[in-house]
Amino acid sequence: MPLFERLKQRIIDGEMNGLNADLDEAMQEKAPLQIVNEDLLGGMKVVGDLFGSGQMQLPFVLQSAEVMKTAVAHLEPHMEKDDSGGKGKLLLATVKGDVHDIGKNLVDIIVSNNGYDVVNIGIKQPINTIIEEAEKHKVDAIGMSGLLVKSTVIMKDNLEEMNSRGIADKYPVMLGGAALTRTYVENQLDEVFEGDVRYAKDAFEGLTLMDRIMS
Ligand code: B1M
Repeated sequence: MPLFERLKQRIIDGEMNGLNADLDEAMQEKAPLQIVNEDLLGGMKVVGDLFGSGQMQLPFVLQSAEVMKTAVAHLEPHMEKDDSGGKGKLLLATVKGDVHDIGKNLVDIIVSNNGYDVVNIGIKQPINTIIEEAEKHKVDAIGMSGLLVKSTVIMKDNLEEMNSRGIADKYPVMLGGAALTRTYVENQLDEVFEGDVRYAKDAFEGLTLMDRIMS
């Protein structure tokens, strides 16, 4: 099987053996981020479709996710970076009840490789902790990720909680994750939130939004 097809298939099959060697060979031909976007994410999409249609069981999805994470960790040191920091600070969290973190961690990599400081507080984070950590680290913006449909409701609740605590104006909010749509964020959530809430469809749009927030 050709190299790039094999990489995608590794994600689908959850096959770790020989992964790093394939990635090293792939980096001779493509930039690391290109490999993530063009090959590895394609594999994750197939996994999502197979799982969604009942053709793949959860433990296998978990294996695929582990291969994805290992691959990204191997590629990350080879990515172009401006790690000077100091352009601004972003807090990142996956919202309460949600364990999905591959997308959030990609946002962390892209944003922190482009001159920002990122405080990544992990998964299943309630709004209390998100706000406490934002205050503690004096961040410039809050980013929330969530992939479950119920996470979109949690995000709305979180924005309402920020309104009621009077801190909506203090922290621009960036939202992302597969269950969200631009229309939901820009129409419905924007109506609810008394501050600035924006949607990022991927990690690169997350970086663009951070640039806008800090300009
Ligand atoms: Co789950 N899962 N999962 N899962 N999982 C989905 C989300 C699902 C759509 C699969 C499906 O049915 N087709 C479905 C949700 C359905 C729904 O809510 N209606 C689902 C389900 C049902 C579940 C469980 C409930 C299953 C169960 O237990 N029966 C369970 C949930 C547990 C929980 O959260 N409480 C569960 C568990 C898991 C695993 C643990 C096995 C694993 C996660 C491992 C991990 O993340 N560490 C997993 C996986 C891997 C997936 C799929 C297959 C892939 C997700 C992924 O990593 N994609 C997923 C299918 C899908 O999404 N279509 C699925 C790659 C990643 C790069 O994309 O995170 O969307 P994504 O990030 C993108 C953008 O969205 C954006 O940037 C990234 C690209 O650059 N982005 C942001 C994301 N966050 C951002 C934040 C930003 C900006 C951009 O700013 C702050």
